[in-house]
Amino acid sequence: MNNQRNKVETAVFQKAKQNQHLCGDSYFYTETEDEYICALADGLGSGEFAKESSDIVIRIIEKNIHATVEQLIKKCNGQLSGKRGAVIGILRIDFRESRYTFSSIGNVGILTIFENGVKKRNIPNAGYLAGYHRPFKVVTDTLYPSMSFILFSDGVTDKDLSQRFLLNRDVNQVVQTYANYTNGEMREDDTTLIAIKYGD
Ligand SMILES: [Mn+2]
Repeated sequence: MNNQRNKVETAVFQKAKQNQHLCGDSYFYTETEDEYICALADGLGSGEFAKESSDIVIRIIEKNIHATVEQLIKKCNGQLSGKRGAVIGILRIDFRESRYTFSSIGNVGILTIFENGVKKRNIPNAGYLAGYHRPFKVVTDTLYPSMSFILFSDGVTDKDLSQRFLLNRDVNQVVQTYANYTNGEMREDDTTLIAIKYGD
């Protein structure tokens, strides 16, 4: 899945864990004139209830794309009271301010990739969303031309993240190479890898 006419290009790899037909990971991304937002949620547990929680979170983000990352996380948390719960990562790019902002709660990771190929892995906030208030950190930084980002769920391993092909600026190639590389492997967890490219 991708959209080439925008400022940001996105490609997604997703696979359900071993013998499951339902993937508990959900994602959403969109771009407006002023901003880009991408969210990845991983529902706790597996199957139907995991899917329910990750879907709730993603629907909230779809309906509130202009809200800040902090507001979105608070809103999502509030709606998960009494549900299984979910972990989440949200990346938002503000084109006018040339800033990007992200936060992740639990095991959804974000890699920032700079033009010179330097990768920076964000340390997520501990815990998960299940209706309880907990403080969390939101990171905001300067958006440089030709930055890339990788958003990933915990089916993606540390070994996967060390692969050189993640630095490729062609997001479709990143996803295709990842698909070939993991082909035939049975993963213990649902796997979602979202490759995001800003600029040319
Ligand atoms: Mn998972």
